[in-house]
Parts: sequence; C-alpha cells; structure tokens
Amino acid sequence: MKLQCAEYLLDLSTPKVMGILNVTPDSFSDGGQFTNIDAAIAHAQQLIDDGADIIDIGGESTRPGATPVPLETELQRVIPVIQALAKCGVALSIDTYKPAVMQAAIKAGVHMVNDVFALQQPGAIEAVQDSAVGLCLMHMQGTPQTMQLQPQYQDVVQEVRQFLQQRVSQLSAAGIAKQRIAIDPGFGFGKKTQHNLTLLKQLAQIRFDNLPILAGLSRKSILGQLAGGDPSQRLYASLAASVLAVSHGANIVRVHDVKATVEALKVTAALLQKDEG
Ligand code: 7PJ
Repeated sequence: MKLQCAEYLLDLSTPKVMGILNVTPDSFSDGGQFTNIDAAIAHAQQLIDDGADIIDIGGESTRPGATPVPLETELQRVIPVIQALAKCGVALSIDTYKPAVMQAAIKAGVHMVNDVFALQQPGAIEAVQDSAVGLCLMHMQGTPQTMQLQPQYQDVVQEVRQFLQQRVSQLSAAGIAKQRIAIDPGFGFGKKTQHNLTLLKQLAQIRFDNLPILAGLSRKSILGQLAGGDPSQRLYASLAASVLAVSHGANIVRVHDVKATVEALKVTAALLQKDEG
C-alpha cells in the first residue's frame, strides 16, 4: 500500500508516524510571533530526529470547544514554518480546513493536506485538485465548537465508513487519484468514549478501496477517561492506543511523542509481518 504526497511516495508496508507540530500561542506560550516560529522549527527538527515520517503543521486548534482563528493569523503562523521546513527531508502536512490556507501551504511546499472537515468547505476540493499533495479525509460529527455536546449514532462504524466513502466519491468525481487519499475515523470528533472504543475495535471495518487509514488518539481525552491524567501525562496510554490502532489496521498514526511511538511500532510491525516459511 502506498500514499502519494507530492514528490513523496510513502510506503505503508510498515506503519508510519506523523508528528504533531502545533504553531499556536497556547502550545508555545512565551511571547511573540517569531518566538513561536523559531520554537516550531526547533520542535520540527526534534520530531525528525526522533523518526517522524510526516510533520503535521497546525495553526488553529480543533480541540473540542476551541474558537476559530482568523485566516490571516493562521497564515502568519504556518506559512513561514512550511517555507523553513520545505526541504527538510520528510513530508510536510498542513492541518487546516480553510481552502485559502491549503492553497498557500501548497505554494509554500507542503506535501499533504490534513482536513478535519474532509474537504467539505466550499472551494476546498478546488484548492487541492490541481496539485499532487496527499489528502487525509477525517470524519467529524458537528463542528469543533459543539461536537462533544450530544454525539449520536445508530451504527458508528457504518456511519463513519459511509461518510468517508461519499467524500472519496466526490474527490474521484473531481479527478483526484485514490493513491493520494487516506481516511481517518476522527477519534474524539463528535464521539463519546463508547463510540471511540467501537471505532478502535472495528477500525479495519472502515476501510474501503484498500485506502490507508490514519488514526489520531495521542493524548486525547478518551485516554484520560480510561487511564486518568492530564494531556501531558498520557504518554503510556497514547502508546497503547497507537499500538492497538496499528494492530487493528491503521497505517499512519498522528502523535505528539514520536520517539516512543516509533519504538513501540517497530515491535508491533514485527508481529504483523507475515511469517516466512
Ligand atoms: C486529528 C487531526 C485526528 C486528523 C486533530 C488533537 C486534536 N487530524 N487533528 N486526525 N486530531 N487527521 O490532536 O487532540 O484525529 S487536533
């Protein structure tokens, strides 16, 4: 299985690690814009040294209840970081749902667009159509402002899968190659603990057209509910979640703690290899 991300063709015969790079004031809280950008670049270098295959750059938090950031602010945060990292040797992803940010990020050299709204905003498909960047389509019920208030499903696995299938059909109709697409059930995005657990248990069931699955569970509140602890204290629970996600079919995991995850997934991958002889 392969995923095309512009000039990178990611080989997913072993699991890949996407390192999270937040370029938001709340993640680098000590001051002005340059501090944030310099801190972000230094953090990216650490993620690369730790073995990340993809760096996911985000300038707007989509955590439950987070307020949207103006377009200009998001651009000022992420574009200088993309420009500085464009030739760093690993694939760069932009975590955004805004078509204008997608376009600017592609121009600045990004290799993948990771959209929690699955390219549903007007103009989003057009923003990525004429490029070769990879695309991560994520399922969400509701919007970040309201999604955790009242999540409801008849059959969470079927509903997530059907939504993603519809999105992929739309992209195919726009002439976008399947080789560019990964799908993501959107853990924590309009899901209660039981919905998240069902999706993790039955992760393999959301796959269609042999598309790669990306899973993001790192430090999420479901792990706090199961194991306790503030987000910064969820490393062990996050490792368990990444290992289980890969065991259940995930091809890429999106994580904060890259070094630990890379090591844990080496063990996982060895167990998933087909036996020889
Ligand atoms: C995800 C994401 C995820 C993808 C965030 C957080 C919330 N993108 N962006 N999948 N989560 N594709 O990291 O807690 O699960 S932001």
